[in-house]
Amino acid sequence: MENTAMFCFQCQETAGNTGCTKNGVCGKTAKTANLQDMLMYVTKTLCEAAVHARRQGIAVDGGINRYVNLNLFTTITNANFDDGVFMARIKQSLAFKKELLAKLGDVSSLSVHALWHAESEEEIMQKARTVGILSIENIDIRSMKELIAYGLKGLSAYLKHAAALGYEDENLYVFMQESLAMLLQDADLDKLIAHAVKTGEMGVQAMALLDKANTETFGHPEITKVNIGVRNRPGILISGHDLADLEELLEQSKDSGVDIYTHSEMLPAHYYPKFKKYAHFAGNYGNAWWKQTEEFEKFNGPVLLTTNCLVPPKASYKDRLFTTGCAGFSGCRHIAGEYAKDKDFSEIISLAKTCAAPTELEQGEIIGGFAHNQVLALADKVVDAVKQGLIKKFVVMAGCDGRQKSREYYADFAKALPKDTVILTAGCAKYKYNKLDLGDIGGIPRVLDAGQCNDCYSLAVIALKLKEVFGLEDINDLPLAFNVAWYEQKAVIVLLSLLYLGVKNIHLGPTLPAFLSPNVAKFLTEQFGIAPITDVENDLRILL
Ligand code: FSO
Ligand code: SF4
Repeated sequence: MENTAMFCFQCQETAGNTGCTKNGVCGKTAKTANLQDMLMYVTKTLCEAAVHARRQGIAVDGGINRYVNLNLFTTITNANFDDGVFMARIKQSLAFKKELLAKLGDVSSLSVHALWHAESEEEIMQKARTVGILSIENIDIRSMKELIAYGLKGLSAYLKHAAALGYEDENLYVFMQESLAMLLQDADLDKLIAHAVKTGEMGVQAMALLDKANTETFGHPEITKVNIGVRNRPGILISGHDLADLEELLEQSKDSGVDIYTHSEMLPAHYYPKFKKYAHFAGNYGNAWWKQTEEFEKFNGPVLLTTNCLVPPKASYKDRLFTTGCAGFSGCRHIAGEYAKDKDFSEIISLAKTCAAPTELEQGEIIGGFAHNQVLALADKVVDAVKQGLIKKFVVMAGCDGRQKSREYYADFAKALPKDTVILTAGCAKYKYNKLDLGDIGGIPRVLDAGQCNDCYSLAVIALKLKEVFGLEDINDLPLAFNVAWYEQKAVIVLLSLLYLGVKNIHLGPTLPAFLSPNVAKFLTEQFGIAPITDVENDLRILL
């Protein structure tokens, strides 16, 4: 293994588009990165024990399923920077494994990894330096194994949100654990490629489960205008993706005299009917995650991060930044509880009452709520517009936003699209063009926002429906192009899901993932037509 302080290349901002080796561009220290590697390793070994237990007819507790799942989610880019959290989760995972191993009669078929154990933090830290990504020497195998691992991390996020609303599918947890156990073993490229596509299939199932959980709990998203200005009372800003946490916060704060605002990926909450009944649910404040250092400062009141993307906070607001769930930052207060109902937000609400109202950033409204149910309700109108030639093409521009200058490409691309094209979006990528006033086509807005990144599922449902309406054999025959922006590992599960659904010729940017080795990138290009973005003019020509 190369002798670097750390090695991480799981996100789009990785140093030099090769790997972070001294500390993370995201703000993660080398120690945190090594602890995250160690948590991934220990989780894989726990999964091997769990897989063996099931084979021997020994039940694996639902608590272990959720613990493994949250281990993965905690290692997602920008979720958690707290070394204490990682060490505690490593120790608890080892304890779970020890319990399972004690129940297994014969452990002779288990790997040395599954049988590895340590009690002291020194031993754990020592081992951590040997189990990182670079410990896999063959770069193609490393590439495919990490592609699958990142897909599983994305999957874990969606399963966590579904579980928070009481929706779980044991099969998906079992798949995750079998996959993680498999990643510890030697495997050839063909097997890993097949497994990556299978992971995409499970991604579709997880997104469908979360869609069911969200829509059965909060109603179907509907066309909604969201205020982006501010009111004159103090507020609480909630960010991340966890709608169960939002609901609980709205309930606990409803008569408190403070308003609740969403930030970044929480914006789509406004599209759900159930949240509309809260008079103090004021609007959306600010933009995508990476603007938070500036925007949290100006918000003046407490901020609650329910998931990623968290940027290491500035001292000016660190004492009013709270985390919950997978999110964490050493020195920031963490609201405990596995389910939203167990969480007590009173400390945040009391603090809000002592704060000034938010500083206004902008005024006006943005429109969204175009998830599958709403778009299918407009299907006749959409189909007519296509048949009359008013809409020539749909362009999926879903995914993530980020701080790199090169991402201006997406705003420029949106502006340069001809007036007879419609952008379908989901995820925080939308902040590059959702305030540009791109107009409408016969009343259909030119930017249709389905919701959070997991709501890419809605875009797939819409595409499959259009395929049926137009009587097409192949989804790739639709007037539909994909120009997707990625940043972290949820985008990886979305990408694998699209590949599983047979979508070809996805343009991916602002850079291709560093974790794709040249051979794996070549394979994806040949097999699925995946291509990097170039410049606006050239890509418009290719995609349209
Ligand atoms: Fe964005 Fe962050 Fe939603 Fe991600 S806020 S980057 S793909 O967490 O999950 O779109
Ligand atoms: Fe670097 Fe991204 Fe890993 Fe952070 S998550 S250390 S920025 S590759």
